[in-house]
Amino acid sequence: FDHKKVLVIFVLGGPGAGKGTQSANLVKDYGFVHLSAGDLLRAEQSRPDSLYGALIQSHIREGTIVPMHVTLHLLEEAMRAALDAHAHPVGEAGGGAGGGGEEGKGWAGGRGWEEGRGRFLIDGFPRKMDQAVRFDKSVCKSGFVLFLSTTESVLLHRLTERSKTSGREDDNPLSISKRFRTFVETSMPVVEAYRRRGKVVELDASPEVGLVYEKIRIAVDAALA
Ligand code: UP5
Ligand code: MG
Repeated sequence: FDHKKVLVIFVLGGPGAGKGTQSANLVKDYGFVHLSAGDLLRAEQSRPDSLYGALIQSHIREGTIVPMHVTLHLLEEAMRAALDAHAHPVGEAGGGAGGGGEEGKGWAGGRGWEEGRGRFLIDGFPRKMDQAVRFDKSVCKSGFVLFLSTTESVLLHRLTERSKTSGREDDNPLSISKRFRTFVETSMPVVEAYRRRGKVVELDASPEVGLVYEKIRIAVDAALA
């Protein structure tokens, strides 16, 4: 994708930091197209004829990173579907942003498209250095990174609460501790690499949702200006 036509903002942060919650807020106010790498992987996992169902399931349960070609393919496909829907709006059909659920909706009507540029929020990706390098090289040069930071005890509390209703296979104590380890060992180096390039906007994700979002809005307005 031509980065003059496509702006990509990554939303990163530990498991339970609020990536999905705050991305949904941003979609409402800015009309970005939101793609959650985790949601795309879970959708692919439950597709009956998927070649990767078992592979994805085992990585998600173990809190490890699914091989990059699988995730990159899903993201590229979803981005292409969103751009196609914009280029060829067909009635109200839309929603073609692929697996991610509701968020792709409305794209064809012009949302997510600012001054001739498609604007994507990609949440939970890249979480390993090889993915970051490959995405920048062969998919699209990323714009900036919103990094939601908080403590492990805050994350644990949120995930434990969510586990009562989420039905997510990785919301259990063993998977949660594995996800934390992968985040620290494998995903933080990605954040640090972007930080060295001056691409990271870091926000404290510990306060309540509305307060965190106020700060995010200020940061996004500044970054887009
Ligand atoms: N909540 C949110 N914000 C709050 C706040 N400020 N105050 C109080 N509560 C708050 O939020 C989590 C919970 O906290 C919710 O109940 C929310 O209401 C509450 P959410 O917005 O869901 O946080 P999020 O950061 O999105 O948490 P999630 O669990 O989705 O993060 P993960 O990074 O663990 O999960 P993801 O879906 O991105 O990835 C899952 C797995 O997929 C990975 O472990 C990995 O195995 C695999 N994966 C890859 O292999 N490659 C990829 O590129 C991506 C994923
Ligand atoms: Mg999420």
